[in-house]
Amino acid sequence: MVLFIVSAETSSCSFKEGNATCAPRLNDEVRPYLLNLKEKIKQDLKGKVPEDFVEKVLCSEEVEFKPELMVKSLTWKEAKLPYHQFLEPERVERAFRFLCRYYNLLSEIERKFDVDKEVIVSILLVETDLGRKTGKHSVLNTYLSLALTGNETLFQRYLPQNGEVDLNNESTKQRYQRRATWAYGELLYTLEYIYRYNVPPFELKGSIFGAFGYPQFVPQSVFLYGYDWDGDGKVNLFDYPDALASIANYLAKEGYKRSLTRENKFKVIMKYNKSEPYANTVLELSEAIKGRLVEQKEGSSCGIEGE
Ligand SMILES: [Ca+2]
Repeated sequence: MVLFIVSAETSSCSFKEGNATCAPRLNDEVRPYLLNLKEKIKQDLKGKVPEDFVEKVLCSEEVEFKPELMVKSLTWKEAKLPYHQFLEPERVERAFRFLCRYYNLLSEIERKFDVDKEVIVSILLVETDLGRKTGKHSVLNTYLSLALTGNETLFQRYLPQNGEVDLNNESTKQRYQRRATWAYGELLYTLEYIYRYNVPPFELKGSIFGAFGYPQFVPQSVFLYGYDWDGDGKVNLFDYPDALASIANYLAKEGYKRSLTRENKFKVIMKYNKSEPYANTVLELSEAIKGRLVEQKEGSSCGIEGE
């Protein structure tokens, strides 16, 4: 990745509080909320991320505010996603071929973490189609937008009038507050991640709700479960060795073992993604891959020429 250099030669960012050139793409109504949030972030990241880095990033002209994200996150229906598509023969075959291509790496990871390689590959397939679809939304702008809309006064201005989100409803309101608190925490982890690993702040792209890399981790998960398999000093979730080991490490830390019953494996996978159809799909897919492997007579080459 390209180094992000904190330079004094900045045209878009002013260090002077309240100056309209901070985050020039924001409208004047939103900017004061950003300026307040920015100061809170500097305090909360003290000792982890330098203030001038936070200032530079959050005043960038690439800062965007997407108020619709909070509404979407409160009305999202995970269970309605078409999970059955992942069990189609074409996908099973591709997952199997992927397993064959990375058979040695996956076998080592399986031994180290005691996590079935077929489950690791299944998660990779369901999450990002084996690393092909990792999302195109700026992770930073996603969490920044969600954190900004955590201010109820600002959020009220962007609430749709169709009653889709009713903050007078106590349970909706609690969900909204939990979501805002969570997003603020993830925003801090995002800033810490891009600072620690010299990632160009706005080039880190992910899903609509900020999960990124081949395994679709939220930033906090990178710190909790990320694994530097290739030993280059960095957890790179856009690289198979680290990505596959990080999935295995996640499951292992949540209690996965190859000897668990199917029911208990299911429970651990639910901790990766809290959705029953998701966990079911991952297990069914892993069983299909395993069946395919047995058919092929298990071996390091999986019997496929050139792979
Ligand atoms: Ca690495």
